Amino acid sequence: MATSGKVIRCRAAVAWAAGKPLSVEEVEVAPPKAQEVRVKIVASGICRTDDHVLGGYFPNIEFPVIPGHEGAGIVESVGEGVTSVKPGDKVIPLCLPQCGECCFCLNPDSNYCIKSHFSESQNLMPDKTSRFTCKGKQIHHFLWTSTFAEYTVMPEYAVAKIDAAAPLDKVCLLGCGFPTGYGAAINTAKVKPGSTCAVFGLGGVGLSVVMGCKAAGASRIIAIDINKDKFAKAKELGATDCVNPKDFTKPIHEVLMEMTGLGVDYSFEAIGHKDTLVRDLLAHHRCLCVMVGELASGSVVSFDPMLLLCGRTWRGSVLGGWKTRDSIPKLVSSYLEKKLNPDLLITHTLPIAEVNKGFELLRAGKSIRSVLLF
Ligand code: COD
Ligand code: ZN
Ligand code: ZN
Repeated sequence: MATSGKVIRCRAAVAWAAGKPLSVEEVEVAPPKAQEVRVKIVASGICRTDDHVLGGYFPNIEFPVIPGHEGAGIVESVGEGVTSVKPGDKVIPLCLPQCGECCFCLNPDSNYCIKSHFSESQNLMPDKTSRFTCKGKQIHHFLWTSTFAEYTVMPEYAVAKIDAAAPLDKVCLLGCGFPTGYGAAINTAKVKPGSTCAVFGLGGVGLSVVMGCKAAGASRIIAIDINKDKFAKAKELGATDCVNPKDFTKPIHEVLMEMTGLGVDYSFEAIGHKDTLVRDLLAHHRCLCVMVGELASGSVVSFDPMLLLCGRTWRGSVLGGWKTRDSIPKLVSSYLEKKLNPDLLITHTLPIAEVNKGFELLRAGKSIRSVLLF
């Protein structure tokens, strides 16, 4: 490629400081170093986690930074030693990498990777330098994905090659929201046919949990949100009941108990609030509770441990339990075979210039997923 080995000037949405809107700027993107890949991003969804970055939720994320972690694109060039992808390949950047070598990657029962942002900062590349500059300043990476940039650089182990037929403006959702929710039901909870499920939070992630529960054969799926405008989509995707906690004076776990008699079999927290996390656990007599939402750093949750003694299980699920490099390409193939339909989550498509409008729609509860196009 003509650009290989050269600095590329392109557009990117830069967050200069917490609490400020994004600014679409011309940035410089350095060529990939050894074991790195430079990708032309074609489309990127907006996830709530990106909004949490803008809000300064994560003290370890340094500004200025280019957010975005739900993208899809085409490899522009590769650094020395890269063997798994080549220029022209369609790829999905992985916000949870799969290095293939750490103790977690080698454990068939775990999809966590020691290179994830939970244990290694992804605000700079692994060599602790950045590939982005703007107006003479170094700009930070986010989760090594930074998909709000037209070109981004990632470690090879954070890139999954996908089918050349995949429509990038749709399969970008397979970078975060859809697999996170769908996998929480299918992989982490292993929802059984005929069971009853409760899903707290009906954003892109929670609605994907609903789809996972339905695909697993749940006979009752209770969808819970304080925004009733989310209910029509939840029903379309498989929810059998929709509950707005604001419609009740009693706690939501009592409402669920009355609705179900013995409580639900599985519950999922896809809001990211510690109060709903506890309520979620309290809600049910006989259930497996799955924590999907990431709480603000430093959050502390307290609950009566007797709840666990009686047989409840409380599990966490990151990126839906998928070993990402192995599984995301397979999910793309299932999408092409029409076995999955994350398209139903896309409510808006916007040019990158309107990135702030995408966040306003999310904050106003008017969108599920906005997809940004370069
Ligand atoms: N009770 C019920 N519903 C509520 C409440 C409440 N108290 N508060 C908010 N909600 C609803 C909102 O109305 C909204 O519909 C929904 O909860 C949340 O949806 P979104 O659209 O804001 O967010 P999502 O679906 O994009 O993502 C939310 C997560 C919390 C799941 C996400 O931010 C996250 O933490 N992801 C998992 C962690 C992870 O792997 N992170 C890395 C990449 S995301
Ligand atoms: Zn996300
Ligand atoms: Zn690993």
